[in-house]
Amino acid sequence: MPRILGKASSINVRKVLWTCAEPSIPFVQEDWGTGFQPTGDPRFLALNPHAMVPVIQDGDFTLREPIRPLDDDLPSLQAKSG
Ligand SMILES: N[C@@H](CCC(=O)N[C@@H](CS)C(=O)NCC(=O)O)C(=O)O
Repeated sequence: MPRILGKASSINVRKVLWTCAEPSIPFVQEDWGTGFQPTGDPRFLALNPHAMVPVIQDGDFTLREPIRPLDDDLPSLQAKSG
């Protein structure tokens, strides 16, 4: 199941949450970012060296700071959740 890493108070994270929730793509959300788990944590930096949320991670698929390319990658996320 896809993991969405980022605090729901972030507008950029909310865009990803909405994009997955609207077509009923199942996901788990983890609070990362200022005020929550720090994005300077080595586990987070391994996924996004820019230390920014959101990050989408699913198996060996990682999409960092996805706001711009999200539309292009949504079909593959939907297929994996199929
Ligand atoms: N261009 C990025 C924008 C990402 C961004 O600006 N994220 C902010 C939150 S809205 C962030 O990570 N701030 C640092 C933090 O919250 O620790 C994208 O495409 O997602």
